[in-house]
Amino acid sequence: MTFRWYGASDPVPLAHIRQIPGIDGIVSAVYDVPVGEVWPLDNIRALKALIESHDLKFEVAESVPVHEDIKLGRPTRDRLIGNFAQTLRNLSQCGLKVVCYNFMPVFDWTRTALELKLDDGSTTLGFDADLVNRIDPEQGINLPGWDTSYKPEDLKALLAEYRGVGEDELWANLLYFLKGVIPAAEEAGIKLALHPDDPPRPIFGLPRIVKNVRDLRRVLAVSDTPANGLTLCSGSLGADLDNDIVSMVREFAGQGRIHFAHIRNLKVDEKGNFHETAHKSDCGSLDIGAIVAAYHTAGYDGYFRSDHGRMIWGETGKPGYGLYDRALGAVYINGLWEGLDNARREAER
Ligand SMILES: [Mn+2]
Repeated sequence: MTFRWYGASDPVPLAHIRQIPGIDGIVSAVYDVPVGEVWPLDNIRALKALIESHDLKFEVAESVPVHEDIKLGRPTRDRLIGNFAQTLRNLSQCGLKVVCYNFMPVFDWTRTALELKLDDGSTTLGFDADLVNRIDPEQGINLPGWDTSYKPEDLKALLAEYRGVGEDELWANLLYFLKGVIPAAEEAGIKLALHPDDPPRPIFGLPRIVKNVRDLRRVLAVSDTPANGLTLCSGSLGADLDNDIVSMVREFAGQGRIHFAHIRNLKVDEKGNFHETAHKSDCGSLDIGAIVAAYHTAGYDGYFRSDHGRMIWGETGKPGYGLYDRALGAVYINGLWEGLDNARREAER
């Protein structure tokens, strides 16, 4: 069981994470290197030393970002793919085992509310499909927590670049990327773990290609190697009611292709509106108990983490990434797992 941590600037201290029962690993990244550049050994070593000084392991990197030029298929991509491969080698040299990445154009996860108030007084992340559909990205995107690393004119130019990139082109660029990095990952003993799109549908006219079971099968078919695997994020995929997370876990964990399990619950409606909830099954639309049981039945021995949590007990900080609710989620998942272990032992008696 791991916990995501955003480095020294994260308001959640490692010392507090260490106190969550059952957590033994940190998931993090080198944040002070520009996207596309190699993560230097020294930076990885320093991060690892800091994490280990709190008696926690650092075996999963999330995420190594994929440069937009790779997603766009620009001529500069070969150098950037080479850099990504070198980062994998450096991570391996420092004892990392799994590298999470995603292939979402321009934007990582998208929400329309970061402090949506729930009936119990907690706040959470929400997504209003109509609101997003009404936004014309050409006029600028004004959403809470929006990636401000893009200046409006740069964003406009980048969106213009994507005008010729539909799902087929983006897929071809993912294929090119995978062919470039899988051999390096295999050699380094790194398991790549592609995170699905969040939410799993096109937004702002940008294509999305990792959004359902067909897409996941297509990615895995590129190369049948542990180096080419998945991060299965229940909350991301679960924002589409047609996605059956339990059957995905059965299929892909059964094949040993899931290397990293993100567990999150959310309440979603037919129109695609959703908000994130506490992890417990009856708090949201997903049967987390059944999802965790599917991992257990498949003999899953990879990494877990409780994904986003609500803000509770007056906590402030990075929306989705507070200490308390994610800790509750982790303990809940560990409790489910212990119950499944016990049930198996009883059955074998
Ligand atoms: Mn996730």
